[in-house]
Amino acid sequence: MSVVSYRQENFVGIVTIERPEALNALNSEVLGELNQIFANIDLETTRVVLLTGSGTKSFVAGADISEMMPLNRAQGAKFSNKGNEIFRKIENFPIPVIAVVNGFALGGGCEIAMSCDFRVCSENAVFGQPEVGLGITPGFGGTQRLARLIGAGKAKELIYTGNAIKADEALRVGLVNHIFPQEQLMEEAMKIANKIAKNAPFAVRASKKAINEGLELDIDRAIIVEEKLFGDCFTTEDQKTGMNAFLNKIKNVEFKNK
Ligand code: CO8
Repeated sequence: MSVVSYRQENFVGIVTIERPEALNALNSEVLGELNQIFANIDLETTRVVLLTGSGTKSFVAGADISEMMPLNRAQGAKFSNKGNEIFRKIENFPIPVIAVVNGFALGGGCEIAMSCDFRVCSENAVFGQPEVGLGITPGFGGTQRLARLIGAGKAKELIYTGNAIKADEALRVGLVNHIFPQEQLMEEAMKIANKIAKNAPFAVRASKKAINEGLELDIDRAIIVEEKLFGDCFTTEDQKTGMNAFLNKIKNVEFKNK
């Protein structure tokens, strides 16, 4: 039985974590299948990925506590490494990955959502890093990405207290970009994905690379990363198509990913 599914609608790939009996908690099997699925996404035909959980209650309720319970130090670090490897792959995936958070995003659930480019959520979504209440730290990048996303002070309070926050607070602190009613969540996420997919794929990918790489650098070096990627766009057919369409007032231009 597979625990992660993949389907494609036009240019949009939809990855769904499917362990409803454990509120889609991340065990080794889920991490392995996620790795496999992302490795197999066809970047010629796919322009955006949506990552979500099955059902209407939980996105991902964390790493699997029953799997972690008996681990020793080396096994704990290994499990953390397995998650970090796939989360980094998602973060640096060449095309945008949007987390569609349809309920609980706790612990590893909040962490996998934060490894995506941005997050949209349902009204019943709940975010938090409750790990210290279980005797562990966040181990899939939570201490790093939460602080970078919402600031060190707010991240420290959430991690030290283990407090969970609801969708409206997540929006206020910038952890999510939009809140939608649960029944419209996927449709609204798909609208955003389709809007991205209409744009020149090379330019979208280069923008992601520039933002991700630039954030790790000082502004002088970061600007050089942008200059290089900006220049690269001029090697594409889509740059000529896009500018020609503007100059000749052509509407609904279709980019070829060339
Ligand atoms: N792991 C395993 N099983 C889980 C998890 C989980 N994280 N979350 C829920 N489940 C299971 C429950 O055990 C239960 O199973 P069963 O029916 O067999 O008893 C089923 O899912 C339904 O859950 P509940 O009955 O608890 O549902 P409620 O609606 O009462 O509560 C909650 C929902 C509030 C989400 C509750 O399930 C909960 O608190 N879950 C745990 C949340 C949590 O603490 N997450 C963080 C886990 S630690 C983590 O993610 C660390 C990441 C870094 C790892 C680094 C590797 C070393």
